Amino acid sequence: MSTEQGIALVDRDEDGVDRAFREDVLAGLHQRQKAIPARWLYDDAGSQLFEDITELEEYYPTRAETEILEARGQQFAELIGKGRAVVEFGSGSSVKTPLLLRAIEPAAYVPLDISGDFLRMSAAALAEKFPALNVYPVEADFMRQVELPSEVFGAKKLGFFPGSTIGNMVARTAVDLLRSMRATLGAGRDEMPLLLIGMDLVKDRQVLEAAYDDARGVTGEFNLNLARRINRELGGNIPVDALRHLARWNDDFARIEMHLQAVRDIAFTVAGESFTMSEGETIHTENSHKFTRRSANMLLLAGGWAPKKRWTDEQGRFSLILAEATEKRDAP
Ligand code: AVJ
Repeated sequence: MSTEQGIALVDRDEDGVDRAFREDVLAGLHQRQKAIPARWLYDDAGSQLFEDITELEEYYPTRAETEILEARGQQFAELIGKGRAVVEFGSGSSVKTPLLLRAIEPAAYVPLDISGDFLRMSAAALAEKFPALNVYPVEADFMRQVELPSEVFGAKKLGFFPGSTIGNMVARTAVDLLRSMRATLGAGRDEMPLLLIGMDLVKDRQVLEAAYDDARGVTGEFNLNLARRINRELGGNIPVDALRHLARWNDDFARIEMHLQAVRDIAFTVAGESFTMSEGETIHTENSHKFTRRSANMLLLAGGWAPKKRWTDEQGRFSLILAEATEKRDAP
């Protein structure tokens, strides 16, 4: 097992501050509706808190998707076949990825992740579980086209994007990503790549809001950790005790929104810049879009992927879709 790229992708200033983080936070806090991109929720503490979330009673997506992966291995084997190169967008989970790999016996596994540390850890764990499997981790931002290792140039590809992470993006960004995936996996050759993607489904508002506002307050801690991270890494003095976690269903956009809401008027500084929030005002910190069968298909098609097969868990809460890259031009 070797790492394809050794360069750190995080650009830090002379004080060790992540420039992109500072830029996103300052720009986001200056907006009328304050908003910070959800990717910044995932520092070490945030990633650990998300792991805790996946074990909560109320948070069904991880269990529902795992149930599908456990139940459908036979069909994956038939539809996907052996000997593919599996390209996972994200570092891979210790539970979901082995279920897929065991079912389809790929020739190679290529995890792509922007965080080299997570990438190396999970790649090493997988290589240990599957000693015969070629693992080629690539440290890269998969929102753009990624050059795959030469060892998998000739192989048929399967993209794997579980977790309904696509749901974190607004439609425009999601379509950009789907098209990048298509380019990364090499559509346009005689062999069209496949994509296995998890997409969470629209359901009762109560169930959704509980999944993102659990009784133990773990999701609240996950959300508030962003304010703590800003204070820690950007020299901020946000009064975290004056913020509360808010998770609400936006029915027009079919998404759960997470916000940090001020419970009183506050003023604070971040990286030397001053901000105020009035009581009730929020910082929008995450979207988690939910799909119907049709809206999922529409999004995939817009991104250049034709849905071939769809599975849900027994309770119909979550979907896993197998899609094939479409030709550049589809006859009507
Ligand atoms: C990791 C993006 C799939 O949207 O359900 C969980 C993140 N946020 N609880 C999701 C999350 C709050 C999660 N994803």
